[in-house]
Amino acid sequence: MQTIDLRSDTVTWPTEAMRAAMAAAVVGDDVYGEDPTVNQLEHEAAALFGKEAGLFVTSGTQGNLAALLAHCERGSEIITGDKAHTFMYEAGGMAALGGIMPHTVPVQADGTLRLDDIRAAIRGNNEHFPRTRLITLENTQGTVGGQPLSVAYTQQVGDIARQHGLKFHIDGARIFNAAAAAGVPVRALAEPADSLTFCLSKGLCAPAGSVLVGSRAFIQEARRARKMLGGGLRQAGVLAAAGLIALHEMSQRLHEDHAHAACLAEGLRTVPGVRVLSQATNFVFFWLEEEAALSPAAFAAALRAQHIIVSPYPGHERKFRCVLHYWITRERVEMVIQAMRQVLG
Ligand code: TLP
Repeated sequence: MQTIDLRSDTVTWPTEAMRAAMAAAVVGDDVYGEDPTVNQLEHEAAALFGKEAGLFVTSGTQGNLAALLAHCERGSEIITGDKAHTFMYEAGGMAALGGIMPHTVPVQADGTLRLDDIRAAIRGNNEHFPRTRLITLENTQGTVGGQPLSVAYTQQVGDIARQHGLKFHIDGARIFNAAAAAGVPVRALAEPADSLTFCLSKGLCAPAGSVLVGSRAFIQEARRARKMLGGGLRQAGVLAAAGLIALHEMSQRLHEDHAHAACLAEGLRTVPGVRVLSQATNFVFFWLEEEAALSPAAFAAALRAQHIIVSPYPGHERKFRCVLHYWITRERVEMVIQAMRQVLG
């Protein structure tokens, strides 16, 4: 990769090993359930997460929506963070396609939802109210800085869900980052949840795809939802082959990205006009001060001239998010710090 693209870990390219595996993949028609590589990926993902079954989906958005459609009927309500990806960045799919109402509670700076807020959002049994069906968490929580949620916290939310007969879904787009940060296996973070979506195409470098895991009966329902959403792919083994490498190999190295994020944050603290807001897992958020030598647009343009891509966070002119990933080595982190010092110096 020539450029140093810090906008997201979604920009990652597939590795050489992935490209070779994709070329050699054994395939079949997955809508018939006959793609052996997709079947292997689904099977391995389910086992890794301690669930009965898995479903290969085109994206994190599709996985979350298929899960919500499988868990909830029209007119029901889900409890979700007010800064959750499902609520903010999935084009209102749950409402548009599922007739599902989001009941939001504030996401705290550490990525959690307060347990009391969750409890207070659960509707009583009253014919005037929508029916609460599900609680959803995001791990890591992106909008507040890639914050990892702990096993203990996830268990507490799971307990609330069980006590109230609710389903519990985790948007685990970056669950392997959360697991690496906590030093626990992903199954420990998934255990209290009925379902979880994780992405192969972010820090794990696969070109496309996510996996939804849960019980066999739930996945059967989600498979129907996936079909309805146009996500029934045919020889998808070419993508699943890259997904298997993501699962086996790329999931094991994310602590490197976290170390690079810490290194970037440390370097940015020495750059004039830059205020580091947070660093957690593979995310660094910083603020470009009013007194900085360049405007946000000029800053981004000056870096782009040096083949470094950063962009302000949507809706925040001076707030930038840098996401570290496989293609940003330690050496490249140093290049970024130097370039920022130079353009703002
Ligand atoms: N997030 C993208 C953008 O959409 C914001 C990014 O660059 O971070 N859950 C979470 C927590 C996510 O961050 C994302 C993607 C998704 C779900 C959706 O995944 P995709 O893009 O595969 O639909």
